[in-house]
Amino acid sequence: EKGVLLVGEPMGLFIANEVGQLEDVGSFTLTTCGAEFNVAVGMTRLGSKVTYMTKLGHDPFGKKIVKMMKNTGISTDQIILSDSRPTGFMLKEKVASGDPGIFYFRKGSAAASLSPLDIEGLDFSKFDIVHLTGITPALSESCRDMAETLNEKAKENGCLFSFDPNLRPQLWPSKEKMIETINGMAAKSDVFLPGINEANILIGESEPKKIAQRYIEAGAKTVIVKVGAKGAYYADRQGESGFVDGFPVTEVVDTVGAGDGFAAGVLTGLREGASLSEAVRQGCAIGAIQVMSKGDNDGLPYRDELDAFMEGNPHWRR
Ligand code: KDG
Repeated sequence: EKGVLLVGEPMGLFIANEVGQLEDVGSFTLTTCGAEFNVAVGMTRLGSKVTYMTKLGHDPFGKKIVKMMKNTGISTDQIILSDSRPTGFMLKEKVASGDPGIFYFRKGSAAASLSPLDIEGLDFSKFDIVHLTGITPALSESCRDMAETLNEKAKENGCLFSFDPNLRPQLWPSKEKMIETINGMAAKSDVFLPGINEANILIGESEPKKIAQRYIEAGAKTVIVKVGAKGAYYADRQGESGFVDGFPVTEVVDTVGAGDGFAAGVLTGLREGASLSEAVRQGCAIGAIQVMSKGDNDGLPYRDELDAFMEGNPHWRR
């Protein structure tokens, strides 16, 4: 059985327990985060065999991440421990509504030193899906090179390459570099997963159909455009397309991580042979579940929970 490969930067995450400016908050809950890491957790909970590759520091955050991976069932075989660099972490606000503010402590982190050399020895024949987000190539020049090599190796070995732009302008040297790099990788992806606001920044387009068309013309095979709570539009090179409605949400607690939940749902569906529309529907369901939870990955559903949620069962949570 083949598995899924993810490469990225997992971090420690301090979530504010009170609404307010981060400097005024007196109490935080420590958990873990990281875009590809969230996808790894989501896919493992749904039954996929997942390998997560990264570099971590010898510190409590790194140890916590490894423990979380082991408890979840994510393979830690490809974790490299750095002697000199720390694990990154971030702070996240609690908000009454809207997107929470965040603050990063990740410059010079162990993961930011990832380079093409680190993935050279990986046996890509063991994977059927490789997923990456635009956060990883933003971390450093060597991470940018690594991301491009990862894309090439995935394609050479017949893996499905999935790419989520996950725009974080604050991590990029310039807006131009961000747009150029992300559009370049999008054109070389099998599944590209932009949000509607991201596409507006990347190509100045905010109509889902046109966004998908533009990226397919550029070379992407399948494009799935996330339209927030409304749902998602999908289109592929063969001409299949459609819109999937979002799932009703009882209370939006925290929007961060919704896109990662979405990716986990879509990719799990595709691995299991679901149709594109079924896979997107599963993505929409997990996106909805994610916004009802304050953590970036703690609330990701297990299979029975997801099935019950998608059937409309109000007691879907275990
Ligand atoms: O997609 C969610 C991520 O943004 C979050 O978990 C933290 O990786 C993260 C980042 O860099 O913002």
